[in-house]
Amino acid sequence: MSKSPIRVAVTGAAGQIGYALLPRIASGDMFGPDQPVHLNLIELPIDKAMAALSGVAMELDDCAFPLLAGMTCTSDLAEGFGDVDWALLVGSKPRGPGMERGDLIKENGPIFVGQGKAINDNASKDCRVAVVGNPCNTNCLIAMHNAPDIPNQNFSAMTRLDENRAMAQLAGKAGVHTTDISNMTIWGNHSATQYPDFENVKIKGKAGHDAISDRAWLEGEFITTVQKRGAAIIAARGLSSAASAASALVDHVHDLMHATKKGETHSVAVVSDGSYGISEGLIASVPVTSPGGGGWAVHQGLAISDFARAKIDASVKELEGERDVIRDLLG
Ligand code: NAX
Repeated sequence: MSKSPIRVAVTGAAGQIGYALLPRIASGDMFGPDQPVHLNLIELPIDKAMAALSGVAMELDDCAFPLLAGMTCTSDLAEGFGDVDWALLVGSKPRGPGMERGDLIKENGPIFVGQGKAINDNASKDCRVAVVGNPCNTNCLIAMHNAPDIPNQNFSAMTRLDENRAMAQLAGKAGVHTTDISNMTIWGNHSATQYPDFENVKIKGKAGHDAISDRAWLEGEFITTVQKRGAAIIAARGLSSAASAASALVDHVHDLMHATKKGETHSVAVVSDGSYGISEGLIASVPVTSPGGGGWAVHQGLAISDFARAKIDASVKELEGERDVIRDLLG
């Protein structure tokens, strides 16, 4: 007998990432080739957004995906998050001209108060929540605090795009394929302070700084290229990354739903328990393993050099600053 459908809510479903993401979910890439899905597609209650969403839904119909059990298009949060098993929070306002990061945080924060409360009141009590809309770590923190009946461990923010970007850079430099690289940890915030850890990454089984002898490149160009990749894509394409962001979200959820390969880790921003000296309660990116089913544990015991410590501390400090800006939204 076929499995019963997983219900998945996606906010910002008519946006760029939504457009690249939804076919990947409906084709089975996220939850597996035998897992039907019902999509709850959530957009802003404005005509233009809802019209665009209806077009996206028509296209999904026209793909005739065998695993797509049904779709609900709505701007009503209670309906959109009703009984969902996963909530993928993609929609948020983009940063406008001249807007500082602090302004963006204040602007987008209230969205995640409302969505957190709606998830709390309407979703499955074991609903998992993945936040992509920026600033994703702090938005995730806000949603988590506003959904007190859902376990904190069910919330995560996406740094998988940064992990994948870092692997692509290392593969190019080392002349290997990304499949030869594992355990690429992104530490801290999904922002320009994030630290891609080249000392604990494995390239063909060797530590990154042994496989790539150009230490100056690792400490300089590698880190800044990963940190600023989003801006480079905007400069080249005139639009922010969408296909790669959607693909990273597929990887993020897939690798929480399926057990991590022995000895490997992935980067996920989760609520800190104080591990690795990261202030408790922040949503910070760390190396995790998953037993499958959406759970995770922080991978312990990585060696942190003085160089890495300073980078991680700077990113954590930025997250603490973001938390200070939205403290009144934490309930
Ligand atoms: P778009 O502007 O193309 O789409 C966003 C969509 O969200 C729009 O259709 C809009 O109507 C909708 N929306 C806005 N507020 C909403 C709300 N309160 N409820 C429901 N829908 C709402 O942006 P897109 O390129 O899809 O990017 C979406 C978000 O992802 C942005 O915040 C962006 O900064 C963020 N990103 C995060 C990344 C990450 O790695 N964590 C990387 C890619 C991306 O930059």
